[in-house]
Amino acid sequence: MPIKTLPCLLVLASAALGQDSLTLWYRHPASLWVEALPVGNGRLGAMVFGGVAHERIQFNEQTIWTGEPHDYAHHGAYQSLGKIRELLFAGKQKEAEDLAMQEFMSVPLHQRAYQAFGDLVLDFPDVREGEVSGYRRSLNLDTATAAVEYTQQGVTYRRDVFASYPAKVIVLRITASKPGSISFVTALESAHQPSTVGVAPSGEISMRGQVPEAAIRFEARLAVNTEGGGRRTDGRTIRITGADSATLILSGATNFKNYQDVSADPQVRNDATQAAVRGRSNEALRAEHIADHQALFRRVSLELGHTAAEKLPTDERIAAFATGADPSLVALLFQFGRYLMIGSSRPGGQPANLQGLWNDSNKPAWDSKYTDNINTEMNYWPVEVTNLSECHLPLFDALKDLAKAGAITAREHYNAGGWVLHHNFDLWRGTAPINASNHGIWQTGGAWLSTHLWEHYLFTGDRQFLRDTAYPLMKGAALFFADTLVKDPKIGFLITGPSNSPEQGGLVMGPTMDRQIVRSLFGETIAAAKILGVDADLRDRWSAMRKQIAPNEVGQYGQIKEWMEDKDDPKNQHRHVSHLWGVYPGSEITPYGTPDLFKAARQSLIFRGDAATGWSMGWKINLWARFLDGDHAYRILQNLITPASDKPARAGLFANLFDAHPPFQIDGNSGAAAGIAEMLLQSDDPYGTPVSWTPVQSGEAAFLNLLPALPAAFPSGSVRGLRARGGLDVAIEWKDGKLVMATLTAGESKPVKVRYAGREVEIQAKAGTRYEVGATLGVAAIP
Ligand code: FUC
Repeated sequence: MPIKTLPCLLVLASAALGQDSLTLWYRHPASLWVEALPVGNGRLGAMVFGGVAHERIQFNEQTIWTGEPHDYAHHGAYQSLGKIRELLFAGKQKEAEDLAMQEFMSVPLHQRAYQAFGDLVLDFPDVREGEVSGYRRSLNLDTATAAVEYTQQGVTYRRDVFASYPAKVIVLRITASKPGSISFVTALESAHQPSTVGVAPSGEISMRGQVPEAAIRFEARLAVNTEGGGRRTDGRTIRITGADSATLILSGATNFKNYQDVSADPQVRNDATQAAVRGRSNEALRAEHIADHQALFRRVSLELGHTAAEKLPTDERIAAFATGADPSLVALLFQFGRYLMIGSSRPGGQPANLQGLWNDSNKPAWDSKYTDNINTEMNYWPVEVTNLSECHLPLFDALKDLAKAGAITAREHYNAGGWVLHHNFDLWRGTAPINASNHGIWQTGGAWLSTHLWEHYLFTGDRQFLRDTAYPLMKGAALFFADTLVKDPKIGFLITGPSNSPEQGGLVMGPTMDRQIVRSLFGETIAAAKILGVDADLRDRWSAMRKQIAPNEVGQYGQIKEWMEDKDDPKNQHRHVSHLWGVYPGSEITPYGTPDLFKAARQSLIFRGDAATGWSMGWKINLWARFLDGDHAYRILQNLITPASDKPARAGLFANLFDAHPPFQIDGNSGAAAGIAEMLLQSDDPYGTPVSWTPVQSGEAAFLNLLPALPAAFPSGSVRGLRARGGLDVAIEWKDGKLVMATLTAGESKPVKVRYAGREVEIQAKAGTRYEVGATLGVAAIP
């Protein structure tokens, strides 16, 4: 995959910002889970509490779930499909929902839940909480290391924790300023009972068990290496006395191979992981980890200006944000979103679930699974634009599974070809409608996720990916709708159904969001087939159907109609803004291509209001950016950057910057990161319409809108390393609210239209050439 490496200039600029602007820090240990600091290697995650006398490191492994390999399809459900549609067309929603509840839902009705793994605990017998000074707990996003420091009786102690992707382990290093001062007892505690904990012949602690009444078996393994001092074990714990330093290495594995196969041996996996790190120094592991992390993280730097507020601990900065300027907290939140993605979605692993991979509960909210009517997609909104393209790959691996499982659901529920995914999936790749017919029957989860495949192609230009991975999946998603779209008897247009506008209004035919998504899916699949020179007959068929899909319409309040009927309530402030999909993440409602729809969409967003839950604010930031209103986008950011309590808060940020949606959902963090990028750079086609399919949307040309939604709150700043559709790297510098210079590095040879402050210039870009664009759109090419 041709991910472009950036000029080292950008890396230096990032480093020059200094580590403090990329550090979260606190004056006290975490007392709540949502105050602890996350580290993750895309498979294992840990939350570091930073207690002085007692340290708790709560950890997860992505494949520890309840349940077992299972086909969730309701076999023969398609026999009720015609009747359900008939009832809906006849206005009998309740009867349709009742019938669907009986005949059309997933078996069983609910999917399975992501689980906690366990705790690595350490007790420091010589430390007394009240007698330490200089306590500092921190998370450095640039080195992806959580640290705790304090001084007691003249000795300064330090703990560093990182999760290494290359070494597949979590490393805890303990040091002290005076030799022989480190004493502690360490143990592993399981989140599942019964579990067996013992010290293996290798001297490592092994914790083995099984998720109760489920197929997943697991083992966590802890190696404790020390310099100096003594070691004792009681068969369950390891006690270290008087050491100079200690390095604890935690690995974790399960029997999960894939969604249909749980035949792996966790112990064999841990043997291999621990053998590979045995004898390696902490310095070597740390250097390898930092190099791996920074190869991704340092691709982007964002500078929004500095104020005195920056000197405060992070929790105090969140509390003070409403009353004073602290633009670098916005930059920190942006980079934290990227950090969480790197920590929870790396090639070879599972995609980031509702909580990324951080979860301390065996009954997590919404099972901490994958909700696809906004959340899973939002998780991945920042990855292309903020130069973390590889982090998208676990999602695409999951789509390969979902296309297989979803083909059974397509056949059994709709008597259709292709594949379908409804509003959730889990480790076992459930694709059938779950929970309740009024919101679980929503047909466009697979279609929406398939648009991510096309986006990945637009950003990377990777044709091999388009041919081997993207197109077969997109084609399957399109085939499903080619088989299932039905004619609305009143107006004759094609619509989806039964479905819903997430998660309100109940079961309906043809919600606006579905129509926007399917139109995009068809457009993108046709474009992909054209590039690959395949499936000419299907292209014609999809193209003809695409034109017949019921259009977006402006309703009685000047809004975009959310449903086929004009029944929107202007007082409805529901968190989902599904009918605005065509503005963002879609691009069929645009300022210059469809000015009337654009105005109506803006009106719909005004009706929905500015207050919302975590992820909903993430969506609104992106939408206000697409509405070219930076100050309004910033107002939503202000709503977001407020302290969330540990009460059932649904908005704001916890002390650790987790976006609250009890306990937290990573989508809000991702949505904010994507939204901040969208305020500075847009690369969708502002001339797009629902009917035409423009060269920009087809990937034949590129479009850059520089500083399209710059708020007054960021008068001067710079961003480097953003990516744009068309394979471009973009750096932008601005001062006093005006562009100073944009630097574009073209990854492909194609026309690039650049827009700034109402003017446009077209560059015939050549791959490998750098272009400098000034405020009056003068262009200098630097080969
Ligand atoms: C959707 C949202 C909820 C929550 C859940 C996980 O159902 O409507 O707010 O985020 O996903």
